[in-house]
Amino acid sequence: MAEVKEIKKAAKKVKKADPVAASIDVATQQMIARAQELGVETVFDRNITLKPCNIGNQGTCCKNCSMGPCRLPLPKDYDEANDNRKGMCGATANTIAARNFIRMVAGGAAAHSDHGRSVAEVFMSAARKETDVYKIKDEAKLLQIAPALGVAITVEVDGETQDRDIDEIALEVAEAALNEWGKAEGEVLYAKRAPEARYELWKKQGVLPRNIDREIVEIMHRTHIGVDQDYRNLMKQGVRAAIADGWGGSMLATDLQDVLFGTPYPLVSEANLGVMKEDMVNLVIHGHEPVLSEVIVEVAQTKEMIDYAKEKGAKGIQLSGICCTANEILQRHGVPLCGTFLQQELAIVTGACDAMVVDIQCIMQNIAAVAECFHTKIVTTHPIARMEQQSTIHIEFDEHHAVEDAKRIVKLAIDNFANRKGEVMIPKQKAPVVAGFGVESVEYHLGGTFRGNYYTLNDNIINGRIRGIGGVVGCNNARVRHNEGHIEVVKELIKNDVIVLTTGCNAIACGMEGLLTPESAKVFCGPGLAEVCETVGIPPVLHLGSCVDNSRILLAATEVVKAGGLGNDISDLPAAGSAPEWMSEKAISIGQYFVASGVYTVFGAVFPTEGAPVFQRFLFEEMEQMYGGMWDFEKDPIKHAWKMINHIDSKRQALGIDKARDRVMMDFSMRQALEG
Ligand code: NFS
Repeated sequence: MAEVKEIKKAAKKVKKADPVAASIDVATQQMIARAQELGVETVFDRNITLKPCNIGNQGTCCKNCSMGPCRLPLPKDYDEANDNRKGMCGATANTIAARNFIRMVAGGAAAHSDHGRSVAEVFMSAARKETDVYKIKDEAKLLQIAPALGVAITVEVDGETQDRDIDEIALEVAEAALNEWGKAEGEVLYAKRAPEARYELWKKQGVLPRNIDREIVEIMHRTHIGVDQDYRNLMKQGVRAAIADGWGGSMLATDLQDVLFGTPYPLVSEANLGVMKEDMVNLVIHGHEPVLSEVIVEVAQTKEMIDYAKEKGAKGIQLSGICCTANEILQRHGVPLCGTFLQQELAIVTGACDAMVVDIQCIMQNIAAVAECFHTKIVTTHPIARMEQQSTIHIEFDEHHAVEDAKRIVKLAIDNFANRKGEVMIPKQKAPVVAGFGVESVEYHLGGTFRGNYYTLNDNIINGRIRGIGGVVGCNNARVRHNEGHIEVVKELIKNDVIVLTTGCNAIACGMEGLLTPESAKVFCGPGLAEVCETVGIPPVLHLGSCVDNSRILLAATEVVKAGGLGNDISDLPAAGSAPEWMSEKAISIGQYFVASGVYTVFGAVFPTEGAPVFQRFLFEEMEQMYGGMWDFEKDPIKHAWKMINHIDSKRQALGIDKARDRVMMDFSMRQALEG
């Protein structure tokens, strides 16, 4: 491998990415350099050659009809009182930016919720016993969610309360769940799982979702030319659809996945490209729905497949994951994380990826082009997500013949092991992780049976050892340095005693940096948080799963409210949300349901409404009066973290618990002074 320095020089000449400027992660830097050495183009190089459209970035380009696109950039001498910018139909910059923004919510909510629907359909097959592969694995979780879907778990017989038959409950839960996408009347049932004050606020604001699909469809209707032309009213629908995602589609996805595949409990694994093994068949699983990956994990561990791999000259089968599927199979099976969204091409550049199997979402089409430079087979599996490249193989996955499909995919990877060409180069970097936290396990680790389940966590927040809670989530974005925002924000938070709940690519980034281990508490945390983590034996950054599992953060926050002492609503909590490197529409939907749930939420990278300052002010200021949560934007990771910490401190002050923290800190400095 050529020296990184030489490659950097060469990169400058031919307009390629500088690997060190592109990522903070050494393994990623090495593989970007390796790709360049081999003449393989990646997203990092396209970041140099392909510039984003400035007007699109500002959110003020409208292409919702063929009289446009109407482009309304923010003028240099912008004067709010005399802003006469208009599209052909007269749509103002605010209308255009709001339309574009809520269309992003629609895209994100649709992606999460359609994923949830697929899971619900598989759940229905399992409940009807149409398949042997999928079964109800976690009955306790089923019994826990049934009442929230209006399904009784007991029955009165002759004046006696008896448990209902579990199969009957499963069937009714499946029906009730599927109904949530398209019922004719009523409201999304899980909205009632929010704290009562929040539910009442949504009712007052008129944003209780009716059913999941309807709210998404209505966004498309309202943003059609000549319909809704009031940014406040457009956002009302944006909020309603986002709630239908967070407290509907995503929450159902998480719950039904837990019932089918098991609720995660903490386990140990590893993260980064270094988990791939040269002498084994590397099958990389990429995408989002665990419906397929669960079966692949099971099949790949069978003696039949391992023997077959050995027959073909490999020592065994190494599974690993990319993107949110990685988080799903990590949290339930300990399958190691291969990398984040931005590392998908690089896993192939190792030359050791025998097959990459993908389902839906966050899959770059360029993996097919990269794979063509190596021996790697790209296997698409979902009817809604195929690739035009003839080099890709489509094996359509169906729950009714899941094992056969999984076997075909695993065998295909094994058969391809012998076809590796050229030198294999797997970076050494990998870090140990503890993952698989959830509402239940946080309760177990931090809770007590005394005075409410989340009492110990609340107690530690009230006494100031834990300053507050940060939910740090979301994508990577090649327009900013890979993982830098994620890691700096999280490190700054835990250094200042803010415990972090993480999902998605942020969780993978934290894993790669060693922040998901209990040992990291001593190294990176402020004294209060370090003490709690060391006493309880948990990492300061808790891995709560994939992006649909952001619903776990909503429910954990609700449990904190219920445990008492920290106000009546999520908006009272010393808590804040963040997506430092977001890029997908899903991230906007997530951000919007965090805000609608009362969380102050800061985004990094870019913000897609900068061309419409009045509308942006609505998001960044006025929304707080309506929902107790609001959006904010900060590129600089340290300032980004401090916006969150300052918000947390203001909530502590409002709760009257700011003094407690002063005392804890004084004790510590006094101790230090004594020791000194
Ligand atoms: Ni969520 Fe972004 Fe994709 Fe997962 Fe990663 S990019 S919004 S974090 S993998 S969904």
